[in-house]
Amino acid sequence: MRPADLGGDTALLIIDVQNDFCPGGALAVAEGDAVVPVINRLQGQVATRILTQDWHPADHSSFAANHKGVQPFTMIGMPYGAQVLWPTHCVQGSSGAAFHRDLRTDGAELIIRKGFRPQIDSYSAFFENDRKTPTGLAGYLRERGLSKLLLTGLATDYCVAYSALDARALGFEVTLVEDACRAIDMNGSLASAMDEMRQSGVSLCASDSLFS
Ligand code: VGL
Ligand code: ZN
Repeated sequence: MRPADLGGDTALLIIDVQNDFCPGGALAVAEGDAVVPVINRLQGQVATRILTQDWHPADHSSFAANHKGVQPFTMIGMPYGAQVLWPTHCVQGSSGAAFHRDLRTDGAELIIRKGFRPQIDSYSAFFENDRKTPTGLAGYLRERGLSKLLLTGLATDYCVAYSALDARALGFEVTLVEDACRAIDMNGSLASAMDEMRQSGVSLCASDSLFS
C-alpha cells in the first residue's frame, strides 16, 4: 500500500497500546513502547484512527489469579476453547489499562473496549474468543465505508493477529505495519501468527513505505 492508496476508505487500527503491555507493565511486551512514535507518525497519514483497549473486570476468567493453583502462561479449557491464563492485566480503570502516556489519542474517532465480560476473553477487535460474539467494529467500519485497514499495536501474535485474521474473514483489506507492532512470542506464537496472517491474505509493510 502506497500513500496514494491511503484514501478515505482506510482506517488506522491501533490495538491495545496500554501501559500493562509496555515495559514495566503487568504483561509487558519486549519493546512494547517502541511502537508509540511509529504509530503517532502514522496517525498523520490516515484520517480515521480507531483505538482498542483491553478492559477486564478484576474477576476476569483469563487471569491465572482467578484459578486455583494455576501459574500464568499455562493453558486451560474454556467452554469456547483453549485459553491462555495471563497475569492480571488491564483491569478496568487501573493505570495499567490506560493508554501509553505518549500515544496520541485525541484524534481517534472510536475506542473499542474488549474483554469486559468476566467469562470470556477477547483478543480480536472484532469478535470475542468464542469467535462469534461481535464487538460491533465490523458494522461501524462498513457503515462508514472503511474497507481498508492498517493494523498496528500490541501484541502482534495475539490481539493484532486475531484482529487481522477476523478482518480478512470479514472481507476487509488488511495491511500489518510490522515496525508498528511488537510480540509476546510465547512458544513460537509469533511465527505461527505471521504464517496464518500471510496465508489469509494479510499484506505486510514497513511504516516508511507509507510516506512518500
Ligand atoms: C493481549 C493477552 C491478553 C493483547 C491482551 O493485547 O495482545 N494479549 N490480553
Ligand atoms: Zn487481556
